[in-house]
Order: sequence, then C-alpha cells, then structure tokens
Amino acid sequence: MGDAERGVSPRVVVLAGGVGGSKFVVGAREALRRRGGDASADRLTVVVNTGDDLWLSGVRLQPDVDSITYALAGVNDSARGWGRQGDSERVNAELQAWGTGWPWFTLGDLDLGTHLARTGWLRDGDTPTRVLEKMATRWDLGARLLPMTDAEVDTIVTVDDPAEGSRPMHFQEWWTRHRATLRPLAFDNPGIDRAAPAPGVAEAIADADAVLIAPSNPVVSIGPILAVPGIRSALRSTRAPVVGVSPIIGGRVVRGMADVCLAAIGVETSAVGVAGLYGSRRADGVLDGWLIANEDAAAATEIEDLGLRAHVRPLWMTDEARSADIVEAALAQAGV
Ligand code: FO1
Repeated sequence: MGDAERGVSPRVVVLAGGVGGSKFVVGAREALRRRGGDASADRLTVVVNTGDDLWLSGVRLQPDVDSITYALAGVNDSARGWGRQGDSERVNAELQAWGTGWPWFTLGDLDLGTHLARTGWLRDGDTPTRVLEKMATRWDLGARLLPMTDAEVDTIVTVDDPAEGSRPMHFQEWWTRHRATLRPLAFDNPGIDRAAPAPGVAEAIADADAVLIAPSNPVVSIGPILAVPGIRSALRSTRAPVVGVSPIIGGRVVRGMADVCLAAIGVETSAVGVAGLYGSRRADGVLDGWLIANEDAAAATEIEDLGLRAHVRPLWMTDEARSADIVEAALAQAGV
C-alpha cells in the first residue's frame, strides 16, 4: 500500500514570497487538506523570501514573511496585497509627525504590533527562525514557515535616475515610492554570499516528496532564496521532483512589477524566459517540471527543449480553490 492509500500526505516544500507566494501557499494547504491524512502543518514547509526585509523607525519589517503568515491566518488585507485586514494608521500618523520612517510607506497599527513583537524578540536574542516559530503559534497556520536565512540580506537596487545618475536604494524605496519606474540596473543582496540557509531549510528540501516553486517574482522573491549558498545545491541534490509554476501568463505579469525586474537582468517576460532563468536540473538549473498557463500552451515545446517537462494548466489564482487546483497539478507533475 502506498502513502496516498494510507492517507499519508506528501511532504511538500514551497519556495515563496510576495502576493503570488501567499495565494499559492494558501492553495497548497488546501490541496493537502483535500487529500486528508496527516495535518498539513507537519507536511507543508514554506521557505520564505526575506530579501525585501528592512529596518524602519526602529523596527524590523519582514514583508513577505508577514504577507504569507497573515494570508494563512486569514487576517490579510487581500485587496491591497499587504498588511492586516481592517487596519488603522494612528501610529503611522504619529511617526510621520515625528518625521521618522518614510512618508510614502505605511505602517498599520495592527501590523506595527507584529513588527514590535518581532523586534523585541530579536533584541532578546532570538533568531529570525525562532521569531517566526513564535509568531506561528498565534494562529493555526497549517504550515511550517521558515525564513530562507537568519542573516540580514536586504535587497539593494541600483537605479538609473535621470536626475542623479546611477545610485543605490533599498528595494522598498524603489518598489513603493517609485513604483519601479526608475530603471533598475542591478539587484544585490549584500552579504548573501556569507549567509547560510536557516536551520531546517536544507533538511526540509532533502526530505521532501515534492518541492514547488511558487509563481512569485523570479528576481526579487525567488532570486534571493536561490542565492543563499546551500539552497540551490539542496534543490539540485534532493530526490524530490522540483516543479515550478510560471508567474507569467500570456506573456504578462499577473500583478506586481516582475517584468521590470526581469528586463534588468536580461530575461524575457515570458513563461519560457523564467523557465530558462531557473533552468533544468538536467543542466545546471533547479527544475524538473514547469507549469505554464493555457494562454502559453504554444511555448510547451520550447520549454521541453530546455530539458523540462511542461504542463499546461489554468494558472489564474482567483480564489483558494483555484490555487489548490494549481498545487494539485504541480503535485501530480511531481508524481505525488
Ligand atoms: N506596499 C506599498 O505599496 N505601500 C506601502 O506603504 C507598504 C507598506 C508595507 C508595510 C509593511 C509590509 O510588510 C509591507 C508593506 N508594503 C507596502 C508591501 C511591500 O512593499 C511589497 O509589496 C513587498 O515587499 C513585495 O513583496
């Protein structure tokens, strides 16, 4: 009798960040719940991008960690794509009056509670992994969340500023203040070459039955995860099939500004372009399979030519059930 017949869910690891990552992770939990068997928290591990983290007004922000935590807890602001549902901005107004923080960057009152709790724990000596473990006990998330690394590896964007020439700025300034309109020349995570995967990350990948790469921004969400020394090699050596889901549908980004990021690193905004960026494990990449949207069905042969198994599916994550369907398709492609 196989695992599926015994009601044992597969051990699934998802690499994720941002809004696309949150929707996909909620779908992954639902896909595992549909199978019944073990509690998904023991079977679903999410390795979360921490490349867009920052210190602001004395607190540590972890936007992707929080987006995914809030989405799994069902307390996220799904219209905005970040922060807490029904949040208010009284403290933010005070911070602005004190002239601290960034006038273009909003810290909601409930969200600030998260940042204060996290910063307090970090100041007490907890690692980001331990902090996330503590945060996760507040809600029944149905997944284990791990930061990609415990090191601080914020993303710095070098932009081509028509007024000031080439200059570096924090990713969050580029993303939220400039809405990615200043042409990016490079994305760097200073210190990432000395970072290590957070405890449990390499082990989870090694012990997984399937590893899924969420349809997150390939450059600023998945890119930093793959750049942590040890994660790429863990993906290349795991016995588990590694299946990615294209964040590009019909040659366009679903939301966000991945097209601008891809152009900066010389990658075409297409399902084939991103597949080529991640690469096949048969060459020197990390993927075995690649799910592409119905709209991109014509690209399947080109993807197979890269050494990947291509599967064509509806990829719009319009609700939790559709996201779970996509995860099921990815798991089927992984053979679990
Ligand atoms: N995005 C915005 O567009 N404007 C904001 O003021 C803003 C505040 C903010 C505060 C906390 C947080 O965790 C995320 C926040 N975001 C905001 C989202 C964030 O900039 C990005 O969408 C992600 O970093 C990209 O994944």
